[in-house]
Amino acid sequence: MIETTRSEENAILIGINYPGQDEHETEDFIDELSFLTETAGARPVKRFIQKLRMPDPRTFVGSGKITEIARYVRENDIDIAVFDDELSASQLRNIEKVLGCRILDRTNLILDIFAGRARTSYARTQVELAQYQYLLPRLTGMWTHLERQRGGIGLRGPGETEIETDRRIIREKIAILKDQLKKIDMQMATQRKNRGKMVRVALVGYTNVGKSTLMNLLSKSDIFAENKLFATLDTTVRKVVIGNLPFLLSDTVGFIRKLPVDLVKSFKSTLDEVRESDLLVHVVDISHPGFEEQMKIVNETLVELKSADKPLIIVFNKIDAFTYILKDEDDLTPIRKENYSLAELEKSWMAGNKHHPTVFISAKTRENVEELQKLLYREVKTIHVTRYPYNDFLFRDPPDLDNAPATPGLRS
Ligand SMILES: Nc1nc2c(ncn2[C@@H]2O[C@H](COP(=O)(O)OP(=O)(O)OP(=O)(O)O)[C@@H](O)[C@H]2O)c(=O)[nH]1
Ligand SMILES: [Mg+2]
Repeated sequence: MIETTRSEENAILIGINYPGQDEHETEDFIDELSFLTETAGARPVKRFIQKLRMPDPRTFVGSGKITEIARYVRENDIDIAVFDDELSASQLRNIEKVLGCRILDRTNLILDIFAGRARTSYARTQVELAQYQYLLPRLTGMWTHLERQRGGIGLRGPGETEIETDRRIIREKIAILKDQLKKIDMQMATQRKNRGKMVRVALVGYTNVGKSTLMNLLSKSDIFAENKLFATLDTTVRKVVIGNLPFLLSDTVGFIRKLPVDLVKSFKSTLDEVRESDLLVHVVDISHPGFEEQMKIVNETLVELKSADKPLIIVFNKIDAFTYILKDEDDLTPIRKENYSLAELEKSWMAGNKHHPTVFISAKTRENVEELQKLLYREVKTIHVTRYPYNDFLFRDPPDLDNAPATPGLRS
């Protein structure tokens, strides 16, 4: 495949530090926005953060700040301004007028990445639907974009009638796409039913934590894994056999803070895989400074998907990349999160969390992967046994897994 290379565009990042949010946290959020921007193919060159109680309804940040940003844009050859929250149509319009460069909000940025990543026609349809739904209420602010698509010169907006026509076209498009998705959803549901009664395990987690890498490792398959956000958009399901116990493992789209609602909705079938699974494996990147916040987002998303009460294994991945700052003995400032060693983190986690089996692994160096396999074996077997109390021929304990505790009711 030939990819056209375009020279990288310069981007600035704009976010708000809300009350009750410490500055480290806001920095982490902007770091993520920066990573998203890079993933989309632009070069983040500067960030602007303003302390505000809530976004300014006119220009997101205050008028003084937006003037300061406008000066920077003029003087530094900036192509794109990226905002960390979703902007309304009028905010988009106002800001575009002041800054005179392209404006992207977080939602639009994520949609753009998704559009670039969608490989199957199913994923493409999902993303296209979400894009049109995003576009519809913002049409007046986005005329330049549409003009360009139609091949117009793009420096003047269409008249109101044209916007009305655009609206009608987009509404029709949305209806058609929804229809297509409904059909695909039905096909996928049938496919899932036809997979039989095997125990279904789903990998879930924040984006870029190593789900696909782990899937590859456990199923010896070859799924696209990359150090970019949202490398995976389509769900992949593989049959995995541990010992002599087969089960289905699925790898799916990663979660992220403020995932656009329409996008979540249009990914219904993809997320049904999570909803209908018997066991979840929550993969966490423990080398990421914001891993606790990421876990929170994943847990909230699971609640939204009504999947929070499923059996769950927690896998802290990337222990090879874990770093911490050792404090000097005479440093009397309070110990912060980043001063904990891996062993200390592990100990305090294990002490505080008794409900979910947990392992600390590296999918890269394969450290403790065998331990994860044993844990998976044990949990899958527990589910299998409750489902088929009279059927044990599949999984007499293989010799290498005899550490897995015997399950009551299992004859061997
Ligand atoms: N250092 C280190 N890197 C890892 C480990 N596991 C995965 N990675 C890297 O982390 C990056 C993301 O891995 P993926 O497997 O694509 O992550 P994912 O969770 O599937 O990401 P999305 O599909 O984007 O949501 C890749 O560059 C991997 O090589 C690990 O144990 N240690
Ligand atoms: Mg992936």
